[in-house]
Amino acid sequence: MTQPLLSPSRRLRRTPFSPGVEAAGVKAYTVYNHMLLPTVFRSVEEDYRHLKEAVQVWDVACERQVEIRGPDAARLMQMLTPRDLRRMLPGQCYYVPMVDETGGMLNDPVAVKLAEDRFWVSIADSDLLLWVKGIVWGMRLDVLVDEPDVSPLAVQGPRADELMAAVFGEGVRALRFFRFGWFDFEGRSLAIARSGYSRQGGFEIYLEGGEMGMALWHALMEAGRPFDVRAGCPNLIERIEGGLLSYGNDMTRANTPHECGLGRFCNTLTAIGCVGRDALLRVAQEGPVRQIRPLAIDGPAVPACLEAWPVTDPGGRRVGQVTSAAWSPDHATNVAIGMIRMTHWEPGTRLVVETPAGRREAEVRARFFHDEAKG
Ligand code: THG
Repeated sequence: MTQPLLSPSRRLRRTPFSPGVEAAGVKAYTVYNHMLLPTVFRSVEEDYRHLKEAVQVWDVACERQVEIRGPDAARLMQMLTPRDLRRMLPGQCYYVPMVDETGGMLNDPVAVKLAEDRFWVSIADSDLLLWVKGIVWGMRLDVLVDEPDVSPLAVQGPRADELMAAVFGEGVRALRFFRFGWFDFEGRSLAIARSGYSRQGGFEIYLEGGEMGMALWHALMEAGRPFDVRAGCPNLIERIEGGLLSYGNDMTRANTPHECGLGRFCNTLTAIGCVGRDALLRVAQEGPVRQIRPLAIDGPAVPACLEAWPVTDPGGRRVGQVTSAAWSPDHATNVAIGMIRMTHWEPGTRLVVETPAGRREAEVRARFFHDEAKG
């Protein structure tokens, strides 16, 4: 089946790495933050297998940065998230839910603390810049907020350390999870973090300015030959197995962080000044009545989940929805992410999912699929 093409235009932004992505034979894109994001190179299953065995270079320039700098930067950051940032140091990254005044999720970015008065907020797919600018103007804060020309490039997979050491030196191996450091590349200093949207381990390189984009791409591809490097992208199957949430798919403004299972990233009692604090104090106390759960859907491979699939109990009563699903070759079942009512969210609960391929039985799992072995 041929897919309809996306009409390119100035609104649908290319990235500094787009020529490399195209030369590597990208088969499909999605649009993320008004920018191209590759979704398939060979096939989703081939890309998955390779991601778990080797190393891939991902054009994730669509993870745009909202830069916040100035005397009120720290105060503004704490207004934006219920996660307590008081102990965050320059050189650290934090996964931070961001909510509106009702406690509804606006984005789930990675915050990068460059200096006491300077942050990058590496956003998921929503126009967070507009919300931040509105707060700054309304509160008369002394900060500058903009979208700098910064393009993340991710290196993900079990052989990521070897590849990164070959290009940036042995020092990158010492980076701890969600820390970043500055590393030299052709006379420039690049922020490199141990982070990324997979469970296979790896790094994210924050490229400032686009000019060096293809030089960086080629350097990684060249040095990666012994490690079977390929162009890749966030992989649907792997991220569902890993329970990595996708804003706009698995959660929206209709959900609180607690419903998303992100309560562990909220310190609502101590996050003084955070927008939505009162609303979140209530939900934190009462607990959510529905929550994200891993599901296994019986039967053969389900089709792509393009809209929420209703989930019912065996008697046909609605108890939730599935928002992401894919066949997992490694687990020999369909893995899925659902939002399930508390009456039916216990592990082992049998449910029914209305997929476009018909009704399928499903089971609530205790944990996501990547760490099943850990007991
Ligand atoms: N990296 C960067 N920016 C991003 C993403 C990224 N922006 C868009 C999108 N991804 C934001 N969403 C996520 C979702 C999950 C994680 C990171 C960004 C993630 N979560 C781990 C977890 O949930 O276990 C680790 C969180 C932690 O322990 O602190 O990594 O991938 N730059």
